[in-house]
Amino acid sequence: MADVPPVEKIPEAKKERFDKLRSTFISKYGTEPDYFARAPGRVNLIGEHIDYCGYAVLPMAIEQDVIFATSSNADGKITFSNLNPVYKDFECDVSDITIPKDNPQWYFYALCGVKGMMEHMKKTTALGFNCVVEGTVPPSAGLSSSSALVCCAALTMMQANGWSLSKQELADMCAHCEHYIGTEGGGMDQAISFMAKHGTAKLIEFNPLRSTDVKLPFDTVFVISNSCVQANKAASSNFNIRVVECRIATQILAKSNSLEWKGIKKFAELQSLLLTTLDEMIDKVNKTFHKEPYTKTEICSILEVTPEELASTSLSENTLNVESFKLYQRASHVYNEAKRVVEFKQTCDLNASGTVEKLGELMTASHDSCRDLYECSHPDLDNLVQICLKSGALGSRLTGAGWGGCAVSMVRATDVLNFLAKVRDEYYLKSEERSTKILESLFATEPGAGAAIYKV
Ligand code: ADP
Ligand code: NG1
Ligand code: MG
Repeated sequence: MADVPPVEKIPEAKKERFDKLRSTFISKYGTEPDYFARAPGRVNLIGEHIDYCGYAVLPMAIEQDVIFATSSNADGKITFSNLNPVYKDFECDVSDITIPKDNPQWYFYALCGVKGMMEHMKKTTALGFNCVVEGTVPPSAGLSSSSALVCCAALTMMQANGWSLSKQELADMCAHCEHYIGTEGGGMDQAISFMAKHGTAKLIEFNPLRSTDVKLPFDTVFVISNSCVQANKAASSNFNIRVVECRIATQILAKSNSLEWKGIKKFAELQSLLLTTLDEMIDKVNKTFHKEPYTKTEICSILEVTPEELASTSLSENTLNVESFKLYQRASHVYNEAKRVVEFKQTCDLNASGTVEKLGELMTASHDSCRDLYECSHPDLDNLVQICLKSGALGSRLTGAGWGGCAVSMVRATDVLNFLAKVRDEYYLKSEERSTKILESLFATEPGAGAAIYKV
């Protein structure tokens, strides 16, 4: 039988939250909800900005999530309402969904999931749904609130129509349809949201999508700390510029190795075509690229294309006007980060002496690379990571896309209370604004469960 998202009873411990959603639903729509759908956010332990290059990543689901209280309707209307009044109501027809790429309103993320599901099922019409949404994943903080919303909407649409997709199909479909919002992400967030299992982190591999349990050292705790700098990924071109720099670097490496480069888009694809190791790829990067940024003119001359051809082989809508590309730095980050993921997984599996120190080193090296080579950190986040390391973390790094958002730190279980107190004093209490947000910004986390349907 296909591995579909489970249908469960509402856990006793969560009853109060579901009851509140249920009564908001009743006062809004005048009827009981038929069911609830839930999709979690995630924290990525290692493997940043490499999923869209085809390389494996190592996240775990978190407790924070998005929940939809829902009832289906036969008139094909989708009606979104949000418990948080910052997010305005929205209504549209299921057979008429338009998602602009330059206007990331909250309901467009949800519509990505609905549209993706309609396309996957090859439907032009279907049952609609009314829903009330509640999200507890801190938004724009690298914990994947966006994908929790997309995945929850897709799951809701599936349930409303009685369709049945496996977790893997749902994850692949949601990774594809979140692109409608404008960012060309990989599939990590959607994969872990559906495939997560309580108590274990996951190695997520792509093409084909698969997940393997990773047993984390029992005597450590992962702590999330939010820098309180928000980074809305779809509202800037930072993310897609990195995707495009990786694509162009892949194509230049492919051409210099005498391959038909135009169809090759990802570093991992190139590595398997060349039948080489990650170390050999790193060697090729060192020999092929200079460290100065490349101009578009230089890239066109290396690839022997016009700027118009480059736009269609390599660029995306919001990167057409970019003139400067850091190819050495981005390629070097990706191949070394892919190696760190392999080493992290092997170190966990081996569980020999020195495991926690080695894992910590890998995490901190990942942060340094994100900051210096991938340039996707933020001064406040760098400061926070340094404070975490000084406060006793074995390793600390930014998590998610970056440019703000959260750090994740690995801490010995026996040191956690001390660690939390020090980070609170050194980062949160040093600013009036941050000191009001400590509770939701600094917390220990453990591997949570994946998306599910809850019966009323
Ligand atoms: P991340 O995925 O790192 O949290 P993104 O920039 O990818 O950050 O997505 C953040 C966007 O997701 C927000 O700007 C908002 O539109 C949407 N979002 C997040 N949480 C909620 C929520 N609880 N309700 C509605 N929309 C949300
Ligand atoms: P966040 O921070 O959740 O927006 C993004 C991408 C991931 C991955 C990470 C960086 C989406 C939906 N998510 O995450 O695929 O590339 O950045 O490792 O685009
Ligand atoms: Mg996101």
